[in-house]
Amino acid sequence: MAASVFILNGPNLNLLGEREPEIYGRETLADIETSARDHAASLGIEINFRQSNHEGDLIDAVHDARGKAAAIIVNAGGLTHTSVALLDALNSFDGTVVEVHLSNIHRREQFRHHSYVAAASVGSICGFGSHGYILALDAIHTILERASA
Ligand code: CA2
Repeated sequence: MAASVFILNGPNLNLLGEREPEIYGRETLADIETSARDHAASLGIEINFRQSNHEGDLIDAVHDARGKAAAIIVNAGGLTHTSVALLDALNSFDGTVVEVHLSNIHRREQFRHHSYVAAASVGSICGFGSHGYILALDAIHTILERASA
């Protein structure tokens, strides 16, 4: 059976491609989903790709992943830097969590340097634009392969 990976996207990421292309690139979230879906299929991974502007919806999505998904890739947007509740939810998930950001949050404002999500993640990928989602899928694929060897 194909491994299932949830890819969760937080507030305002639905606006990708519309503004601030110098920071976030020109691709839309739908473009990112298509690339992630294609790459996941090549790795034998099934993805559940979601975006919400609401903290509670993201927490519900993490709960939904419990018992269903082997891993979660999460770009929590601005909630990355504020949400203890999302961290608590991610800590309730038994599988692998990988944090992704399009931009390099460490080269930006000080308030973006701290990530609550990082505390629940095996690793964080930032600064590679949409390719970060592909890198996260590759990392998860390697982790799952090693775990089943
Ligand atoms: O770099 C990332 O992926 C971020 O998670 C994006 C968040 C930001 O708050 C994080 O610090 C880093 C913001 C997403 C907002 O995306 C927009 C895209 C186009 C226009 C306006 C906002």
